[in-house]
Amino acid sequence: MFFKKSIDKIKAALAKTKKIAELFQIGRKIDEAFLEDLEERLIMADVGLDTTKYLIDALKSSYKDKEIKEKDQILTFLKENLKERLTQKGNELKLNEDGPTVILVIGVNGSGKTTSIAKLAHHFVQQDKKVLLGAGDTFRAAAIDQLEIWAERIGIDIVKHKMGSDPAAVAFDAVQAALSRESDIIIIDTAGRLHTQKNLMKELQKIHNVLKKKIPEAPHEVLLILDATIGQNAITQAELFSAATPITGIFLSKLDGTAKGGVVLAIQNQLDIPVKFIGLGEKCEDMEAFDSEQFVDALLSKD
Ligand SMILES: Nc1nc2c(ncn2[C@@H]2O[C@H](COP(=O)(O)OP(=O)(O)O)[C@@H](O)[C@H]2O)c(=O)[nH]1
Ligand SMILES: [Mg+2]
Repeated sequence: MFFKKSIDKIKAALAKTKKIAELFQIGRKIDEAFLEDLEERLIMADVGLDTTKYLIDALKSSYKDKEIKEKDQILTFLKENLKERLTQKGNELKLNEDGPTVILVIGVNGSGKTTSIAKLAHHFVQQDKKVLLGAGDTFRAAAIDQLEIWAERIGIDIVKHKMGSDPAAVAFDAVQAALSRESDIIIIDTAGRLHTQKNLMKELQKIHNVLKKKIPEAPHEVLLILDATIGQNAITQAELFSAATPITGIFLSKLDGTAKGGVVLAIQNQLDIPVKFIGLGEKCEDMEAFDSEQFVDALLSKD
């Protein structure tokens, strides 16, 4: 459920897309030019070329067959279609019922990994879950410190090693600690080095392997953190990470800092990975579980 403050932030994130709804207000009739205009606005909103093409083609053929006569029908079609697409894969987090749930967090430096981990941790603590963090970004000392500060603030345990140590060893110790302390959720940070795809793949594979030694189904979730402000580049990033490891969900950070939030749709469509959470600020409370109904209503709202 979104709070009012979040709805306003999401609407701000969708400011550019407001122009979509404008089209439906100004008393224009439906014709080829209207559909072309709609197409342009969907692309401008970062909905993505493929999705836009699909929607416009479907609308054009309904228009030619005279199935669509009213603009409200178009709006309803867009809403239903986009909502369906956004919920196809399920936006819920997969939790392990018989022991700790392991969440592996990946993404490039600066995408918001550490902050998003803090947000997730805070969210679970609010639900009375026992959370443990693994400081798997061992590449930079600051990354370990930053995670530790969050853990202290939220009041949860953290497992860390020295800078430069093996991230897989951190992951192993974190799971071990979580099992003996009976934690509900383990969230593991990673370094976001993309300099060579081979290294990234090897590092992530090694983390997967050690996790599985302790909990065969782990990681239960692999969340890719994507910075919403980079627009369509987020797609390229997601493709690179997808090639290195299976991803179960996207955490779209910094949605408060962009007016082109339509990228949510492009991500879901082009990558077929569900958006599960959105980040709306720098504080650990600034997160919402992604609600596709609310998102699409905000995207196409007339006010
Ligand atoms: N406005 C805003 N800033 C964010 C959000 N998430 C992260 N940040 C900021 O982005 C910067 C990088 O975040 P960090 O968590 O350190 O990224 P990491 O390098 O991937 O771990 C920091 O200044 C964060 O405060 C968000 O949802 N909204
Ligand atoms: Mg970090």
